[in-house]
Amino acid sequence: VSTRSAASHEFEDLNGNADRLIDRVRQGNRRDLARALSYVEYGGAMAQAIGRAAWANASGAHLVGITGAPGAGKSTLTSALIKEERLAGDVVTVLAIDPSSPFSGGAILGDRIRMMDHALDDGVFIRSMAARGHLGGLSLAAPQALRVMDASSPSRIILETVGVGQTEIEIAGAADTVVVVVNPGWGDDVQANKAGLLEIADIFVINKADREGVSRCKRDLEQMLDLNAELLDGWRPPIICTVAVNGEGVSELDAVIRRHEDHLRDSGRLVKRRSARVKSELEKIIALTLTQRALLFAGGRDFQLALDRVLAHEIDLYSAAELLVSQATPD
Ligand SMILES: Nc1nc2c(ncn2[C@@H]2O[C@H](COP(=O)(O)OP(=O)(O)OP(=O)(O)O)[C@@H](O)[C@H]2O)c(=O)[nH]1
Ligand SMILES: [Mg+2]
Repeated sequence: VSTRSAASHEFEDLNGNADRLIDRVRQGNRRDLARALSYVEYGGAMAQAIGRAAWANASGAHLVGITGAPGAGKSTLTSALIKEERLAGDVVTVLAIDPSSPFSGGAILGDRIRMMDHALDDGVFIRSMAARGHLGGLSLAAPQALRVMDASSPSRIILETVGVGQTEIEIAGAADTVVVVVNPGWGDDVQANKAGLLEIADIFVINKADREGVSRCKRDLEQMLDLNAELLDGWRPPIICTVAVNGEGVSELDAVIRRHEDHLRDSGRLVKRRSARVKSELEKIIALTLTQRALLFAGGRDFQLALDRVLAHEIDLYSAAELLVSQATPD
């Protein structure tokens, strides 16, 4: 009995601490926002407690995902967008997902430098995240981090991910407004198509429009949209040309993002999109929870026993899984 009450006391303490932390985040304390995000990145019980407190204090800020090939200019564009939004008096929060590749060190450093313009601005919060320790990886850590940011009531949250790899594309694709960044030049449009970026785009940006091949790139994108017209759900993704390094076209992009936001709200699609996002995350969490439980049941002994039986061809994999899950979740 005494261990149980000690454990529940510890649990209450954790929740109390998380509540207090999120309360300070809500009041706009940036250091506490940074701390809360570190907990989330690290994972574990405190991350969960913080996620719970953040969800209870959701502000529903508009989430803009910016994705595209490495080096397409996503960070430069984000920085230029922030400038635009700050002029409008908006408070902006940015989550940049660091690719897990060990070769990305230079890119991460580059991001930090490119967004340095806003380092001293109180209305801008920028965080990059790797989520190495988080159980369930990036696909569960990113939404948890976004919830914490959301609790700070920004006018907008920008999420930058590199458009390579299933997980990164999925994360960006779940945003309210998805901006896909391509560059002029032969074959870029085909790349966007191949990588599955076409299906998730609400807005296309042809960045580096100071280079050759812009009209060709635009024509190819239009053609792809024509071919996939049946996928469009009352919104044909506009194509915006930008030169992120000097801000050209960025106010137009900002206006189109706002137009898409209005479109989502007016058509009821915002609620649908967000529900789908929560549903898919909940399914992932259930899968992870069940997996953990089945693997760890009886200290992992049952899993080893079942595995041995599978390897001896006594039972098949599905039966073993069914057995382990039902043992671990008694009704
Ligand atoms: N010429 C030209 N260069 C640009 C433009 N926008 C960005 N760049 C340059 O392109 C390079 C990559 O820009 P980033 O903003 O780091 O691109 P990114 O997509 O964030 O890159 P990763 O995060 O590494 O995938 C930098 O050297 C930028 O200065 C543009 O409009 N025109
Ligand atoms: Mg970047």
